[in-house]
Amino acid sequence: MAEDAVQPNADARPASGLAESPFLLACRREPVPHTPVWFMRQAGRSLPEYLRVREGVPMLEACTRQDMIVEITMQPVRRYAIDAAIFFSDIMVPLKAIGVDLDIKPGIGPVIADPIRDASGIDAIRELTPDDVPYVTESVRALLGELGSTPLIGFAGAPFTLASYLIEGGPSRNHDHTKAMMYGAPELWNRLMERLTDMTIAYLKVQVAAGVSAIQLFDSWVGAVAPEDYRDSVLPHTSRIFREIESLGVPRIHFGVGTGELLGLMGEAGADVVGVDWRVPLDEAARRVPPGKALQGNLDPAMLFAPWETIERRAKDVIDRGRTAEGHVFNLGHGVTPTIDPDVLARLAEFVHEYSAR
Ligand code: 1CP
Repeated sequence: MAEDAVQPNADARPASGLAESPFLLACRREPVPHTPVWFMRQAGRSLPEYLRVREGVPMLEACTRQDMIVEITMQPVRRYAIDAAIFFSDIMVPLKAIGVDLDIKPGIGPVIADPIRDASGIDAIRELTPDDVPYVTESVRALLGELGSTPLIGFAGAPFTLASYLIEGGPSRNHDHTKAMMYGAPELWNRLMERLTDMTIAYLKVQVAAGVSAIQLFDSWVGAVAPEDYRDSVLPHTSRIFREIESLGVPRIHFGVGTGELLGLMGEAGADVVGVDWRVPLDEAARRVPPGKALQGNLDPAMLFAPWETIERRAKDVIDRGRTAEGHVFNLGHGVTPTIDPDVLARLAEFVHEYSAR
C-alpha cells in the first residue's frame, strides 16, 4: 500500500533535493545552510487570495475538494520563501470523515451536533480507512508534483485536543467537561482516547503513504492540563501515536500551546521535533526536552504587529537561542492570525534565511 501510493509521483519529485531540504535536515538535527522556516496557519484568512477562492465554499467542503486543497496549500508557497508547505485541511476532517456530525462555523470553529458525554457517543468513533478520505490521498499526490523539492507537512489533531472539541461541543476556554471526564470517569476517558488514537494513527498513515515528508501532531489545548495528569491521562495515548508511526521514517513534530511545564513530558512522548509556543525561550526549552530533539518555534504571532525593527530584533533572538538546540525550525509560537499583513511574513521569512546563513 505505502509503496504503491508513493510511486506515481516518484518521477515528478527530485527525491534527493527533497531529502536535503533544510527543513528535513533540521528535523533530523543535521547541519543546515540556513535555519528553515514555515508558519503555522500560513494558508488561510490572512491571505486575500485565500478569501477569494473560499468565497461561498464552506470550510469542510473546501477540505474535501482537491482543487481547493492544492490551490490553498500552494498559496503561501508562492508568496513566502518558506521551507515547507502544510497540507490544507483541519484537525476535525478525519472525525467528519468517519461520520461524526460536526461543522466548522465561520468566526467560531468546530461545532459538534451531539457532544460526547457517555459510552454510546464514544462507540461512534471508529477506525478510519483510506477510503474514508480519498481526497486526502489524491491531493497529497497532486501536491508532490507541484512542490518539487519543497517538503509537504501532513498533520492531525492529538487525542486530547480532539476529545476537548468532542466533549465540549465546540471551542472552550476552561475545558470543564473534558476534565470532568478525565478526572471523574477515567475508564470512559481512556476508551475515548484509545479510539481517537487509533483513528489518528490510521489518518497519519494515509498521509505518509500518499507522500507527505513530515507530520505534525497538534495538541493545541493540552497546556490546560497539569504535568501529573498529562503523564497519566494523555501521554500514554500520544506516545502510542508516535511509536506506531515511527517505522514510516518521516520526522514527527509535536506542538501545543501553553505547554511550558509539559515540554519535558511532550519530549518523552516520542516526537523528533518539539514545537514551543512564545512563552518559553528556546534555550530554556532546549534544557527542558530530553536530548535528541530538535525544536520548532517560537516568535509570538502578535509580534508581527510591531514595527519592523522590533520584529527583526526579536526574530534574531529566536534564531540565536535556537542555535542552542540540536536542530531548529523557525516558526511562530502559534498560528498566523487573520489580520496579520502578509508582506510582513514575507519579509520575516527572507530575514530568517539571511540572518541565519551568516
Ligand atoms: O472559514 C475559514 O477560513 C475557517 C478558518 C479555519 C482555517 C483556515 C479553520 C477553522 N481551520 C483552518 C485551517 C487549518 N486548521 C489549518 C491550515 C493549514 C495551514 O497552516 O495552512 C490547520 C493546520 C488547522 C488545524 C487546527 N484546527 C488546529 C490546530 C492548529 C492550531 O491553530 O492550534 C485547531 C485547534 C483547529 C480547530 C479550528 N478550526 C478552525 C478554527 C477557527 C479552529 C480553532 C477554534 C478554537 O479556537 O478552538
